[in-house]
Amino acid sequence: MENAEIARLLAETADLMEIAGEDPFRVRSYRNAASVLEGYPERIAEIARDPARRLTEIAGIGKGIAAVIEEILTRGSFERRDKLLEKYPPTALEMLKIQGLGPKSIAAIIEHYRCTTIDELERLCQEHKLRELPRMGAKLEEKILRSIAQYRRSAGRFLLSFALALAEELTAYLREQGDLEQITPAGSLRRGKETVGDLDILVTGAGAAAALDRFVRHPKVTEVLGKGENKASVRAGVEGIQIDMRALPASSYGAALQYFTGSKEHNIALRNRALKMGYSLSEYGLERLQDRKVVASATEEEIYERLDLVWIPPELRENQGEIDAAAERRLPRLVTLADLRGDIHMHTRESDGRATLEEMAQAAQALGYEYIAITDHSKSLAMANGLDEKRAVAFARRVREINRNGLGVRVLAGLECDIRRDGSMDLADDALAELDLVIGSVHSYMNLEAAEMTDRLLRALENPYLRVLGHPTGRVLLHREGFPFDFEAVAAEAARRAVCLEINASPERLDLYAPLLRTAKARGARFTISTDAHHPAHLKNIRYGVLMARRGWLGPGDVLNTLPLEEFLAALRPKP
Ligand code: DGT
Ligand code: CA
Ligand code: CA
Ligand code: ZN
Repeated sequence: MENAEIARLLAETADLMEIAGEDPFRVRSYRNAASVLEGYPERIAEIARDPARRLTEIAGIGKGIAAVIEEILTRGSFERRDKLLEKYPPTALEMLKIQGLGPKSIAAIIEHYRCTTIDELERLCQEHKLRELPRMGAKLEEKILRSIAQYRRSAGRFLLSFALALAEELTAYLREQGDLEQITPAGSLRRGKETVGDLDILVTGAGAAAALDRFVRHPKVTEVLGKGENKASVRAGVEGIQIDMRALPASSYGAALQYFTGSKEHNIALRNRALKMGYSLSEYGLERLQDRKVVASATEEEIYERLDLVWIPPELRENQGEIDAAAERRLPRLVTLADLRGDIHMHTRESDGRATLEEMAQAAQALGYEYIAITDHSKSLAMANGLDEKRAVAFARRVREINRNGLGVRVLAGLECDIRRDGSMDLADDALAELDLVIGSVHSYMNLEAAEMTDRLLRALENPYLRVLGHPTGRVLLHREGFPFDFEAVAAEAARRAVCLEINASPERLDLYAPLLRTAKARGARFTISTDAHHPAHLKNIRYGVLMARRGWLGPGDVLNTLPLEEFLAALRPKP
């Protein structure tokens, strides 16, 4: 087990202890231990294994915590945590982030209403149930509702699409100044993470120092948090996102880019590798320990090469095996935007899209696609004016006629068919049989028990016309967790039945993310990357889907819509 994981368990337990009203000093000892472990240069598991050493030799780790760590290392948890989790589910921890709600109130709400999620808490406030508890009233309910809205808006995180747009705006603004070489967003943004906490921007060139002055005067900046010779931090926009900018000499640009790209976990692992090879690695460079000579700093490539690694794409830098793979020269060739030949999930005015089929086709052609699939909603989604059998078949006929006129891009007649509560398809099989491509998606009854949801999805996979499982987890970023179900079982069954899993590129979704992608791939699953566009402009969101796929270590061979049309159709699950 890695130090970070042990630290996470300790920190989480400290939060739970606080809700349970335990001794504040004891709570603090857990928190301190967590932060000590997080930054500790050696692996705690190694120290524990070494009979000649003791965990208590680490400053900040006393006897009690040492015993807890031993227990974590042997069985992945410890008694106090288990006991607390029986009483307070892990989602309760999220409630601590709601302003105006202290640990005592949370404990009371959980005990009285068995309320365990923020969504449920919101409902309690809306239904005026909170005021029935002692010392709580209408005012508090209103306040919590506001805090929840705020929490959801920010949660300290921002959508990748928002951060990327802001970074591009800033880059263009700084470029106007002229005497800069590199302007590069680093951090989680460069790694393509689906949400980012803050922006980390690096600049080099003669005007780098002056660029800091220009940066803090940007019209969107609302607060300057700090400004020195080489670094400035600001808050920007109504959203209040933090932006850190660093001015660097070109000579250490590579080292800084490597360091500030992270992830922290990747950096720690890389630094340990460097130490073993006789180097120290920092944001200033890779330095040989024996003579303090800097041997690499200008580019990332040199640094990785000196450490006997091939350069690692930023999307993989999460300390999930990428360093070993780079050492053994077995990093996968990752899928790129240029590999994609079609976008096979999009909506038109036929249901809830905002453009016509022709407009969508034209936009797709401008992006260089060979084919697209129009996949409007089915009748269950009445609000979206979903298609019934008759309309779906008529629509397919119309698509085939239009294709004959030549739109410059081949249009497939598809459907995003609702998966009903019992796992059956919203439209009858004989209508589905008329279509080129059926995506099945869950849009309702998302709060089922995990077992029921799993059965529902497994049953949906049995439908012989289903080709793609749309936005398979239902997560909406910063708003709704994915619904609980046995993902591994569903991925394995999808693989067995040759149904693709969709990587939904809509920036609010990105619901199939790295660990799930890797699990699914290991189970033999294949994927599609699609935008779920409701407007021609949304087709460009495909880049976010590509980033997700790359973070999931996927190559072009894992993604069906990299294939030319004929091969794509042939590779789809055969029609019965
Ligand atoms: P975010 O902003 O929460 O989405 O995630 P990051 O990865 O952008 O994290 P951030 O902004 O706190 O720091 C940027 C990078 O700087 C991070 O990815 C790695 C590096 N870094 C920050 N703190 C540490 C640290 O304590 N140790 C190491 N090794 N690297 C760090
Ligand atoms: Ca960051
Ligand atoms: Ca930062
Ligand atoms: Zn959908």
